[in-house]
Formats: sequence, structure tokens, C-alpha cells
Amino acid sequence: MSGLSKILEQKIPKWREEALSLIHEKGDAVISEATVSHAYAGMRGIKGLICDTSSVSPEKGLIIRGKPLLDIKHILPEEVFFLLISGEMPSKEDLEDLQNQISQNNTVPEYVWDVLRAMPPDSHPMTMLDISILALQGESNFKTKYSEGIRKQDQWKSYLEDGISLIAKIPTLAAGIYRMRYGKGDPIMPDASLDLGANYGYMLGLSDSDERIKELMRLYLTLHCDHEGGNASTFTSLVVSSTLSDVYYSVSAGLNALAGPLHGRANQECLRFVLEIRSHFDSDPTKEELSEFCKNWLKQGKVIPGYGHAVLRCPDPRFIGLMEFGKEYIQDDSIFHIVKVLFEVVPDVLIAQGKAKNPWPNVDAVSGSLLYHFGLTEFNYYTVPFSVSRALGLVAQTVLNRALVLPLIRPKSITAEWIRNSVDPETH
Ligand code: HAX
Repeated sequence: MSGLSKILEQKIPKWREEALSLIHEKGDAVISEATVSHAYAGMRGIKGLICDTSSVSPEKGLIIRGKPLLDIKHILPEEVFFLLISGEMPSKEDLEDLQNQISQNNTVPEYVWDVLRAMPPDSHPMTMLDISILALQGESNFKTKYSEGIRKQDQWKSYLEDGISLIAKIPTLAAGIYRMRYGKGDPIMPDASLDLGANYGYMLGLSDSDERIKELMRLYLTLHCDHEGGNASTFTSLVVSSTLSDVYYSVSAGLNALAGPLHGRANQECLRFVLEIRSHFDSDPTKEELSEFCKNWLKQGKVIPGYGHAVLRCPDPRFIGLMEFGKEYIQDDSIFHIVKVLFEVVPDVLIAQGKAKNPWPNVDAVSGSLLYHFGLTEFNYYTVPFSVSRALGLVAQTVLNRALVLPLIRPKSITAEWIRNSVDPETH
């Protein structure tokens, strides 16, 4: 049994006991209220889910197992996965053990490449990624164990096995999809000597003489890994896995939500926006020019991609982490320059407009500019690296929900007629 499994074997009974005693002691305590407005507004802010991997503080952003993101931005993506799922950093041996498991599972079966080759050449890379994950579903160990009859308490073990196998394959798939979709040649096979993030950078096949792409991909995968349980992609995954659909179905479903322009696809839209700004101006735009541009953009009824957030009320620490990387390595890049000046002007423009609750940048405001600089210029690909990273959190959370043996997720919906007839406007 691996180091990670052993640690989970020890911790899970305690976590179950803790959950039971919290229900016993505080089960009837009210933690949230739901109003008619909430029902019409995406249930925003209603506390109704358990997620121990991470939390998002409106004022501080992502906190992973009690550690603010920027304090751990240097750790490897496999370390962050270990931390998310177990609550502790891996020892050297545990990390090596996890990396060995990843190396043993990172090859993609030929039939999956065949499925991808059969797709229309102009398919969106996110469609290709989601289909390739679904194509792998037949590999699920959980699916087999379930049909043989597995105890509820043990289901998390085959979820974990499937999850590690999937996490290992996603960078190979994602890089192969990049190469196929944009005519860069055959997929490049993983290099067993490289860690997860570096391997992804390597398999993209871009020129990387100074190893900067590998460094960027490590950082990128660590920063985007998780964002508590209620965001659209994670919530979708958790709903699907609560039906005991396996990890392949659940992760693919979650990533379909990430593909939306208000969610992960905002990074694609953001780069498109920045390129439009670059082609609009003859030279580097000034703050005043950019401010005017953004005001006109809003007047056309469009959103400024990369700004605003459903929960955050501060500059996203993921944005800050990637900005620091950009300032260190690509300070003079013209696209990065526009991203920096946008950070100086957009919050004031949004505040003056008075609609957005959060005028600050989210992670998508900068991530594309870094990928673009290092040669990944095909920006409708950008939600794919986000997905490679987010799969870490989706797997961690779905395994933990099985470990706690949480039931089917099934909130109650209401009709407009019920609100008209049954809700007393005086009720507070
Ligand atoms: N530009 C213009 N208007 C904005 C805005 C922005 N960046 N952000 C919010 N608003 C507007 C909303 O469209 C909404 O307008 P209406 O009342 O006319 O519908 C109003 O401000 C209130 O919205 P909000 O409560 O502040 O924001 P929401 O929680 O509804 O939405 C979004 C959060 C992230 C979807 C929103 O800020 C947005 O559309 N931002 C641009 C797209 C983006 O960057 N998405 C990525 C988010 C991070 C993420 O999930 N990555 O995966």
C-alpha cells in the first residue's frame, strides 16, 4: 500500500468520527439561510456543502488546508495533490511513491488517441479533453469493484486508484491534444525523469532551452488546483460522483462546466481581449487610453474578462503569483505590459460603473499572457492547462466525499407558483 493510501487509511476513520460527532452535537444548528433572491441568483453564498481540501476567503483568496496559497506556490503539483487530499505535506518517500505511481500510469491507451483522431479537426480542445477522459472510463477500477460488490466504506480506495491513474494521464492527453489540434505533430510520450508539471511542459513540445516553460507549468498547475467545493466545476463533479459515477465521469463532467466563458474559459476570452487591445493601438497604450477603451467596452454591454469573482473581494492570489512570475521573466513583453496596465485601470472603471461586486482581477486576467509569451499562442487551448490543474482538486474532493460516505446531493427546487402562494413576504 502506498504512503498516501496508508495515511488516508489512518485518517479517514477519524474524519468519519469527527463528522458524526459534529452532526450529533451541532446537527440542528442553522449555518445559512436561503431567500427567494438566493433561489433566483445561483444560490450564491448559501452554505450547504462540506469541503475540507481548501477554502476561499473573500479577503485573502485561496487557502489550502490552512495554508495561504502564496505561501506554498513553490510546491510541486503532486505535492499540492497530496496536501489537498491528506491535509499534510508528503515526506520525501511519500512524494517519490506518488511520483512512481504517476509514472506507471501516465501512458494513454492507443484507442483514446484513435477517438481523438476521429474528431472534426476544428473541435474545441476542451471538447477533445472531456471526450478523451470519458473514453478512458472503461479503465475504471471502481466500476469493476462496484459491480462485484464493494463495501461503502471501501469505495474511496478504488476512487483514489482511478483518480491517480487519471491525474497521471491528463497531462499526456492535454499535451497530445495540443499537438494534434494545432498540427504540431504526434503526441510526445512522457519522460519518466520529470515531475508532473515539467512533464506537461515537455510534452507540449515547445522550444524550452532555459526550462522556463517547465517552471511555468509547475506553478500554473499548483495555483489552479482547487477553489473550495461550490464553484461550478467542482460542484458539478461532486454532484456526479455522489451518484457513484466513477472518477472519469465525474471529472469529465466538472471540466465541462470549467469550459464556460464565465468560468475557466475566461482565460481564453481574456487573451482575446488583450490581443484586441494590442491591435487597436499603434503602440503601447497609456493608462488613460486603456481606461477609455474599457469604458467603451462596458458600454457595449460586455464583461471585462479576468475581472470580478463570485466569492473573492480582493486581487486573486493566483493572479498575484502569476504576475510575480511575469515580472521576473517577461517584464518587457508587450502583451504582459497591457495586462499590467489593465490591473492599474480596470478596478477603477468597474467601481465607477458600480455593478461588479468585486472589481479586482481573478487568475484568468494574467494566465494567458504568460502562456502566449512562451509560444502557446493558440488561446482557445487555454482552458486545457487550467483543467489539468483543476483535475487535482476534483479528484481529491470526490475521493474525500466517498471517504466520508456522503449521500447523493439533491437540493430541493421550488416553483414560481409556490413562491407566489406559500412565501410570506414578511418572513425574515
Ligand atoms: N465586467 C463587467 N461587468 C461585470 C464584471 C466584469 N468583469 N464582473 C461582474 N460584472 C457585472 C455582472 O455581469 C453583473 O451584471 P448584471 O447585474 O447586469 O447581471 C453585476 O456586475 C454583478 O455581478 P457580481 O455579483 O459582481 O458577479 P457574479 O458573481 O454574478 O459573477 C463573474 C462573477 C466571475 C461571472 C463575473 O465577475 C464575470 O462575468 N467576470 C468576467 C468573466 C471572468 O473573469 N470569469 C472568470 C472567473 C474566475 C473563474 O471562475 N475562473 O475559472
